[in-house]
Amino acid sequence: MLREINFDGIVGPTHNYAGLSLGNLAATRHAGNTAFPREAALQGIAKMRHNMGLGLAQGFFLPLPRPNMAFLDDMAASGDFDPALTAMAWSASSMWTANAATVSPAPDTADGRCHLTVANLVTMPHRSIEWPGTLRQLRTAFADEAHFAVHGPVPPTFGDEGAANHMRMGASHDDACTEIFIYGRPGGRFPARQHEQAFRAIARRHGLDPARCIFAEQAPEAIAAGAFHNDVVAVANENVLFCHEQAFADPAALYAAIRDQVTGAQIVEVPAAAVSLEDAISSYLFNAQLLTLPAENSGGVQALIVPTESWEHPKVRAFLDDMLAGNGPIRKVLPVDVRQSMANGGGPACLRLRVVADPATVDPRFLLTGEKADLLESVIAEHWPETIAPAEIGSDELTVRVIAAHKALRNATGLNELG
Ligand code: SUG
Repeated sequence: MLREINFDGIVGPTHNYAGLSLGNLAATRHAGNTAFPREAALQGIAKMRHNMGLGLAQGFFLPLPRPNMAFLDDMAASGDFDPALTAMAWSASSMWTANAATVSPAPDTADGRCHLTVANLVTMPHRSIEWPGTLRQLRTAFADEAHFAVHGPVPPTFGDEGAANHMRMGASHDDACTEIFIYGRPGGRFPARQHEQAFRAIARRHGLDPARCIFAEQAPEAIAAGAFHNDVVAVANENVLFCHEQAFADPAALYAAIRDQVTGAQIVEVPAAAVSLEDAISSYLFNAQLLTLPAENSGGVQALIVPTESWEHPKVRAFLDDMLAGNGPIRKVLPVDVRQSMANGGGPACLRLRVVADPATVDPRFLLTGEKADLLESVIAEHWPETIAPAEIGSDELTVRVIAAHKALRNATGLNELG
């Protein structure tokens, strides 16, 4: 049976605040702070447990091996210490698996297989070095070629940041759905990371029906205000789109196209008068997971998993309280604490990649159970550094420690081939 499986990225042992992402205001604001990798990874596991406890299917991806020595070698920088290049080689940014790939589930594609294209992430240097490791992992998790097709990246000129800019709407996950691709136009204050042509190539590769594809531009003012990905201002699930009034360049045209293609579409648009773009971005209200709860659990209603920062923000909370008191399609709001990731601009939705598939067709080593969550927690508690201060990045002592931590996790999960 096809189900939505959320694959969260386990936060790697090198998690730190180097401020590498221009236009990501949380990351630049926290640059230079001491990070807490162990706490960060445990917060991530707790979120996975929380969602699994709602009766949802949960998977995970391993952090990519870091430091990335091959990158430093390629830059001829393994001998001389270059702080900027070293920080790139140490970034734990693969934790944000919403940027791992764009996923078109089987009901949407011409050959009836689930297609995934690994994201090239070319705009940010520290992220552009993720895709080879991510591709390897995707090809391992989704190796069953009867059910999956895993594609390499689109050519690098065309920036692609994966599912963070992609939404899918329809009656239910296992129906043929409309896929919505949101791109940015360059030339603004901050980089537009998603190129329209990258998404058009992906739609063709995945064998999507052009009549069920929508391409729309993200509002330039949203990017300028710090929404470096669409999932900072919008999230969709089944027939519901939850978005900010200023998310899209031409919202009326987009909403009309959605209403035309998606029967029973419900658009919950949050007015700027209730929550300003700045408040939406600082609280990460839209970087929520919008999930359909299992029928046996909560009658199939939709729940919004928000970061605690949203729940504690007075204006956002007032909006959420009003929304819950009304009669809209989102019936529950559940806060989760992912503060360590949030400080680098990664909320609950950044931390997960949605794949609609039969869990029986996925390599079981990537699927979470209660016992495996216990195991992951014990490896993290034993091996993840408690803190990383900026001055420690690149030290010999820490290098030995984090390499051993990655190895312990691969061993524990039986994924040694990903080393
Ligand atoms: O690409 N932060 C990530 C956050 C990604 C969030 N993902 C989604 N919105 N889906 C980024 O900007 C900061 C790392 C640093 O500065 O060290 C960083 O890469």
